[in-house]
Amino acid sequence: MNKYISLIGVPMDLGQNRRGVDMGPSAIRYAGVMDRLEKLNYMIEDLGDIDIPNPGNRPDDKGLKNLDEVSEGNIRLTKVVDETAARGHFPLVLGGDHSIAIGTLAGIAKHAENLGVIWYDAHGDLNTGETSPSGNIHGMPLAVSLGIGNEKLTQIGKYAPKIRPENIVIVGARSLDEGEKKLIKDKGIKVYTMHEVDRLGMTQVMNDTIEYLKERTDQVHLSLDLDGLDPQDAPGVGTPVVGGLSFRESHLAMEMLSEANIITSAEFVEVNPILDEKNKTASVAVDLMGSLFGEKLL
Ligand code: 4U7
Ligand code: MN
Ligand code: MN
Ligand code: MN
Repeated sequence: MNKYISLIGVPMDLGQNRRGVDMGPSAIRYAGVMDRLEKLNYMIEDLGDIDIPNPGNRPDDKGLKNLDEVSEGNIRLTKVVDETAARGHFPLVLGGDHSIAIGTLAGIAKHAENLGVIWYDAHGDLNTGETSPSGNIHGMPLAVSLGIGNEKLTQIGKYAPKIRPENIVIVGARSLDEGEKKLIKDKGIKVYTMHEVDRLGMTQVMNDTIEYLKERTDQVHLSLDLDGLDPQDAPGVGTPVVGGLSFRESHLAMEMLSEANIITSAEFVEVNPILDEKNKTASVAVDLMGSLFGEKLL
């Protein structure tokens, strides 16, 4: 694993409706991310927070809420992630709502020949302005990264697409909209829904995921939405869905990724301290980062 980690906070809350997720980066820092990773002998720098524009008060742009502001925030994030990767550091991005994956992927993808993505999430985040039931951009970043959606988002970084559909693995899905299901089928995106996790167990799901990505990609980005976990273990999220991955399954998944040594960038998103119970969700995020970066129980 890369010994140099750069933390990048993204206090973005314009990709969805509930206030508070902009405080996610602070909550994760407060839960001790720096100490935790320093103990594992990483050289870690905190680049602070990306400046996110204030919401405009124009009517929605073609059904996409806060389109210009989400776009501008992601352009700024792209630049910082790009510079971080160019310096040979591991970008560890702290959200903020999941719309920030647009900028993270725009910044990182050009540093790989063939980037893989693990999308750990209750949702597919494969909507467009046409298929979205909400108009919230945090439900669209994976589609955008495939080059599908509004140009103010897909053209960030001045290239598209950022990733190939066959290089994506979604883990933990249990709330997919009709348009998303169609896109998954049309594009052949690999998905382990909760059904497969229950049938196969997390060990096989992660073994298969790792093998699949090793075969076809040269770098792998982990995009971990805390709502992939069950709301009992991660209550501080804006769009909770019952029947999710447990803390233990998630912990195991991170340990297996650490052993496989395939992850080259990561983001932990959707932590909302206002909806949380005593910073539990931010603490879970930091626990999972500990495992991802090689912490052992014994
Ligand atoms: B998250 C939703 F309709 N699919 O598009 C939508 F169910 O980043 C939810 O995964 C999106 O938290 C959730 O609004 C986005 C909805
Ligand atoms: Mn989600
Ligand atoms: Mn998400
Ligand atoms: Mn959410």
